[in-house]
This record gives sequence, C-alpha cells and structure tokens, in this order.
Amino acid sequence: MAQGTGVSYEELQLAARNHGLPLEALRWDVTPVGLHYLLVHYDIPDVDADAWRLEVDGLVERPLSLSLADLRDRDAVELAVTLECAGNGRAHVEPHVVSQPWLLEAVGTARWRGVPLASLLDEAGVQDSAVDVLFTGLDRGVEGEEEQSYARSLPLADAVAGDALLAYEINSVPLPPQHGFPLRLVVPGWYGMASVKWLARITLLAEPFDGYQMRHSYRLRAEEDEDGVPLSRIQVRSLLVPPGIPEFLSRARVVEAGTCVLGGRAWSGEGEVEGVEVSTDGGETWTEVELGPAALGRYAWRGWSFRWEATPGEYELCSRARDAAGNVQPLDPPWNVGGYANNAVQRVAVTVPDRG
Ligand SMILES: Nc1nc2c(c(=O)[nH]1)N[C@H]1C(S)=C(S)[C@@H](COP(=O)(O)O)O[C@H]1N2
Ligand SMILES: [Mo]
Repeated sequence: MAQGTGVSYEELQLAARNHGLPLEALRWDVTPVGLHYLLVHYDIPDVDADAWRLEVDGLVERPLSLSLADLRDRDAVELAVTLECAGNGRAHVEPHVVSQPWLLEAVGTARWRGVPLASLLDEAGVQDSAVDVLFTGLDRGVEGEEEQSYARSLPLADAVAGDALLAYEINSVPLPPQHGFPLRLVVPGWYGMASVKWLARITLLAEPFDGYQMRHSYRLRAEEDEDGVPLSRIQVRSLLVPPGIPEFLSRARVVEAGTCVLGGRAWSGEGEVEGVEVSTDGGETWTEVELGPAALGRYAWRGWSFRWEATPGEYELCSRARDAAGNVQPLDPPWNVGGYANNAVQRVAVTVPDRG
C-alpha cells in the first residue's frame, strides 16, 4: 500500500468535497444514493428546474428545446451502470500526481432512469456532416487558467450505439443536486468524466470537440507535452469488502480466526468480467473465486465471494479480475502524467489474532 505520498492542503480541499464510496458499501448491489462517489470539478450549480431547458442544436434538422416535463413524457429506460472516476487509484501512483487524491473508492453503481440519447438524437435528425456530439454542463470554473463550462464530447458512433442515457432519476428518485439535477448524461462502460452532469446543451459538430476536458484532461500521457491517448472505457478492476473490523487510524483490519467469507465486486468497461482470483499473501499465490449472478446487466459490477479459512497471522489480501477482452489487473500501478486508470490490485493488510 503506497503511503506517505504527501497530500497537500489543496488536495485535501478537493478530497473533502468529493467523497468516495466507503468500501464496506460494496456490499450493496445498487449503491444507496448518498454513498455513491462524487466528483465535482467546480461548484454544484443552483438550477431553477422550471426555467431549465435542454437545447439540442448544431448540425440537426430540428433543433429541440425541452423542459424536464417534456423529457419525462418520452419513453424511458432504466439501466444499472457502474461509474468509476478515471482518477481512481491516483494516490497510489509514484511519483505523486497532484489532483483529487482518490485511493480506491471512486466507484458506485446506480439505477439510472431517463431518455435514451439515441432516441433524442433521432428526433432532432442528425445531419450527415456531424461526427461529434458535445455535452455542455451548467457548472463553470477556471482550470488550467482557462475559464470554462464543464464540457465533454463523444464520437457520434459512441453516442448512438452505446446505450447512453439522459438520466433524470437515480435509484427511483430525482437526481440530487450533486449528481446532476435536473438531467445528466450517463455513458455506460466509460470512465465518469464522459457522463456530463447538469446538462444544458447537446450540440452536433462537424469536427471533434477540442475543449479543455478533451485536449488537456483525461488523456494517457507518458510526458506532459505529448498528445497522448484519450481515456474512454473503464479498465478491469475488482475490490474487496474490507473484512473484519478496522483499526481507526491505519484502517488495517482485524479478522477472527475461522471461516471468513470474503466478498467484493468486479467490473470492466471493455467486456464482461470473466473471473476473479484472491490472494492472501500479497499476490504470491492466487485462488479462483465464485462469481455471483450478472443480475444487474452488462453495464454493472458483479459480486463475488470466497470462503477463507483464516488462521492466526499477518496477511495481505488482494483480488484480481480479468475480462472477456483478455485484460487482467496488474500487480503494480501503471504511471501516466494524470495518474489515470490505475487499476492495480487492491492490497488489504489483515491481522488474525491468536486468542489461544
Ligand atoms: N458538469 C459536470 N459533469 C461532470 C463532472 C463535473 O465536474 N461537471 N465531473 C465528471 C467526473 S470527472 C466524474 S468521475 C463523474 C462523477 O459523477 P458522480 O459525481 O455522479 O459520481 O461526473 C462527471 N460529470
Ligand atoms: Mo472523474
């Protein structure tokens, strides 16, 4: 476990605003709303729901201006989706990367309800010259010395083919302010940055959008001044529900000797999870675990469990998932300039006390 990486006051400010999923909440199939992780670049905007409109413009045959009631009148779908921040795991990379210092907890699964993006684009009539779909949020701030609205785009093909959703409900309640009220995009299988909250405008473009959150942020780069590769799909990962009880400060675990049922979740945006292994010796030896049902569908995490016969001693528990695309979680964190997509295996220090 990387420790003593020296988080600054600025990073603490971000960490205190943007909370993670307490890992014991991995127990729930669907994350209770208040326990879902949160990432807000600027401030949560104050939105007047009655005055709010979603504009659909740019290269469309029929520009749309829709109220929340207009959207609620349309055919709705509900999808269980696991969202994960691309910066999850950042605090474990070396050398240290300054930004929101996530350890492992920037993940959650919700049932999102709303209008399929593809159906709305169909209604607006996308012109042949369009190649990119820009989503602009209501929140504004300054980042990289550039004042901006949070804005991200998707290639048209990904926008229409991937079950992307314009969601106005999470887990059967209206979106709370922090998760994008009144409407957000949800892009299944993609890292969270694509799922623009507080959505105000969808614009069809003839060129790929080149805004700050595309050009500068969310790219895999080995060096600051290279172009790099844009982040898109979530890399395979698994996490354990921390077993036993924690020591307050270190969070190290104490587990009683005997049978201990270890459990957790596994997910990937690149293909179905094919299997999960567990190690109790820090990754020296591995045992295949039992996967739970894929009850939440293809875009959500899957449960797993393993019966561990714990005997007194010191352990380092790890879990390692693999997906249908042939990806396996690495043992060591990958490094890049933004500290993104670190899907290295989790390591949980456990003491099983000898009570004899
Ligand atoms: N408008 C807007 N949308 C946004 C963001 C933001 O700051 N502003 N943050 C993005 C990032 S980086 C992530 S990881 C997800 C987090 O969604 P959540 O807070 O609902 O978990 O929202 C994305 N959408
Ligand atoms: Mo994120």
